[in-house]
Amino acid sequence: MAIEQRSEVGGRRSVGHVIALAGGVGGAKLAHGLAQILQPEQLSIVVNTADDFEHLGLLICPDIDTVLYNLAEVNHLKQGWGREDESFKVLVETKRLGHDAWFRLGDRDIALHLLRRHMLDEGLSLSDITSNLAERLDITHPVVAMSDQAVRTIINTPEGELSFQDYFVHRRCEPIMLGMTLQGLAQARPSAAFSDALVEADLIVFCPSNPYVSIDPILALPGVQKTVAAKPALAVSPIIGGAALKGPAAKMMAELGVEVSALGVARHYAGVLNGFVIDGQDHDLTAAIETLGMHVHTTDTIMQDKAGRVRLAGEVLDFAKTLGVKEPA
Ligand code: FO1
Repeated sequence: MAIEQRSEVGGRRSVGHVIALAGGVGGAKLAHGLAQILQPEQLSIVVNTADDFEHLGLLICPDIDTVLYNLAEVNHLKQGWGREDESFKVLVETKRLGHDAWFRLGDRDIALHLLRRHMLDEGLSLSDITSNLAERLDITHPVVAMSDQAVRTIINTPEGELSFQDYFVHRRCEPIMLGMTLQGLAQARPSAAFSDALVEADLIVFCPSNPYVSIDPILALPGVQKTVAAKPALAVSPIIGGAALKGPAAKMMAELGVEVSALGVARHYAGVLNGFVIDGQDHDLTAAIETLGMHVHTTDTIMQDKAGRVRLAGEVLDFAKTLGVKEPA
């Protein structure tokens, strides 16, 4: 399916239907940038839900909420996750009442979790709830939960298995990562909205998210990786100059024995992608990445502010148009 020039949007030619796969802070930033250029009917943001967990009777969906808050521009700019203008009165009170609150939930954030809990109790699916919450936050672009079934990342460490938030927040990613498993995957399938978007997608963009705990859970859902591999697909490297801007991706790669570089990330996606965007600092890796069958685009991949997010998103879309279109599936 050719990538057509459908319309002039903001002076930049847009591409057909784009799916952005996102998780974590880096993912939300690029998704926000893409949403400034593409119309709602041209972009679906599919979000990892394997970081989700039950906490104090609430279902916490960190990656979904980070995308929602960034698209609604109410996110805590410095932290990346959580809300701006936040207070923690409930958190302080739960601590005073004797609950070890290692997971910091702000008061305004709790309001969203209470609504999600209420809608879950009403029997709505996670993807319907996510669409509903997006609408309440005046977000027009589709924010899609990857699955309506519970998939949970379990990190295997020398101390045994840790749930993702226990590893990531409680233990601050200190335990050695020996591997990971996706609990619930056998019973999970892509959400209906994800499946529909996949059928009509002209381009899939892997946002600069953690390959293991943000992108892999999405690709692991039945049929997803095969469909993505048959379409024009590119990733923006989450590793720049051998380090991650945020989060444990570099530490995980080192502990898994993978070269901690943009090339290491490209190898992880070999056979799935035909495009790879790297930072100028990693320009010397271009030839090695091209041997993996990927076209390479080098640019400044650090998104310092909203303008930086839009700039990178625009470059990603321009680069996408140079990608050879694979034979129709
Ligand atoms: N990350 C932390 O490092 N500490 C926290 O206390 C914390 C609370 C939190 C609450 C809601 C939410 O949506 C995200 C939160 N995060 C926190 C970030 C979260 O653990 C990560 O963003 C993802 O799970 C990894 O992408």
